[in-house]
Amino acid sequence: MIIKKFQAPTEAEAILKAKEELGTAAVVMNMKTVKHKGFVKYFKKDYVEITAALEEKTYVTGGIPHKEINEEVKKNPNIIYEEEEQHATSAIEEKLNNLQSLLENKMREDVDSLREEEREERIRKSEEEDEKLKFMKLIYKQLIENEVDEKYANQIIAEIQPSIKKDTNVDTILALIYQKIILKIGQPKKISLNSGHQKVVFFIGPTGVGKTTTIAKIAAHFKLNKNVKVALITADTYRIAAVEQLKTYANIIDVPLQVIYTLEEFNQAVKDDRNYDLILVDTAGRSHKNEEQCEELYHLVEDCELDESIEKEEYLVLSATTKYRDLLKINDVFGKGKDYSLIFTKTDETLCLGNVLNLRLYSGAPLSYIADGQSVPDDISTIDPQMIAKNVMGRNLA
Ligand SMILES: Nc1nc2c(ncn2[C@@H]2O[C@H](COP(=O)(O)OP(=O)(O)OP(=O)(O)O)[C@@H](O)[C@H]2O)c(=O)[nH]1
Ligand SMILES: [Mg+2]
Repeated sequence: MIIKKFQAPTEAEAILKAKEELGTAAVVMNMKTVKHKGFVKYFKKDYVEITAALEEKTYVTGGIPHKEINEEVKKNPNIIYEEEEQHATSAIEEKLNNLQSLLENKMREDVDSLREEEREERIRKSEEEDEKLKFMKLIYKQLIENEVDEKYANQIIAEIQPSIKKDTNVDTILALIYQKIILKIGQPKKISLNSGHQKVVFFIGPTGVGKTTTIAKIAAHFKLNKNVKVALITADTYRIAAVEQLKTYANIIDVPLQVIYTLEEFNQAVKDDRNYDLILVDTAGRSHKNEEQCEELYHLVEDCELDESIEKEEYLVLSATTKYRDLLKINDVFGKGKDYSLIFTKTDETLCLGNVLNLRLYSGAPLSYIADGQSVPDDISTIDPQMIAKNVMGRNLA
């Protein structure tokens, strides 16, 4: 018995093939439509497969036409049976199977290479993340090195973090931090005059920070650059030299100076200066460690009696060279419950200005002026937030 499979696009063609090879005596035992599976189905159409059988004797002697085969099948339906799949491996199927496995391998390679790309992408991204992180750490380190309080350095970094997206580069991070610091520094507070209103400005702070020098600088600026009518009052009578020092400046700048010893004298001095637009008041520097030091002029700013129309302003003068912990204490003692602004002196004597930012954030008081030298009247300017931001973010070379 010869059993053979024939495949063709149609049933008729398959039978014809069987007839051609096995002769008309062959019997169709099974017929099925084969649907391609896997990738092959995209390239190959379905086909018809018949299983034909022939008695060997008949095979040798030739066969009957395919029409007769069909007749035979109709007559003997029982001879049609499902043949085992393993016998069904024709050359074309083998080729297709090979092609399928080839395609599947190729696909697997593609997937593998995709994964490879994905892996690389992930590595690249994590490297970028790493780079960003490293960069943020570097800036954080710079802030710390420039004496920004850890608390505020952390705050700044934490606050910009939500703005950092996948495609944010290091330049943008730098800009974000820079802007954040500038925002935190805020608008500088300047002494400004409202027409029709006299202004009395008090300068308070510890000894030796540069209160008197700063007053001389500001007086000169308003008198000489702004043509403002400026008068000086000093309550700092502890040292003869202190009065002499301010007298010298007053003479040079050509502004009146009154020296007062009591609260009453102060109130009177202001009245006497009624024709002056800006009255700058020098106070005695006192130690922030000695809170008990209770003098009549200790609470001069609060206790003085000024006319309603007079505007009052207070500036706490701090030296940029003072240790951070002392600055906090000074701020607490001098600034307690007050509405004041901060002046930093001696910025020329320190490389890093972290404390300027720290005190701004600690006190909530606005920053106003920066004094960067002993020279009167030149070494003073309104605080420049960009300069402070650059300073605390940058590497300061000695
Ligand atoms: N390098 C530097 N020195 C300054 C600056 N401002 C003031 N000084 C110096 O600091 C010293 C003290 O300055 P003063 O103006 O007398 O300080 P003060 O706060 O009035 O001192 P007391 O009246 O004693 O409380 C002086 O030698 C000033 O020349 C500054 O911005 N930079
Ligand atoms: Mg002084």
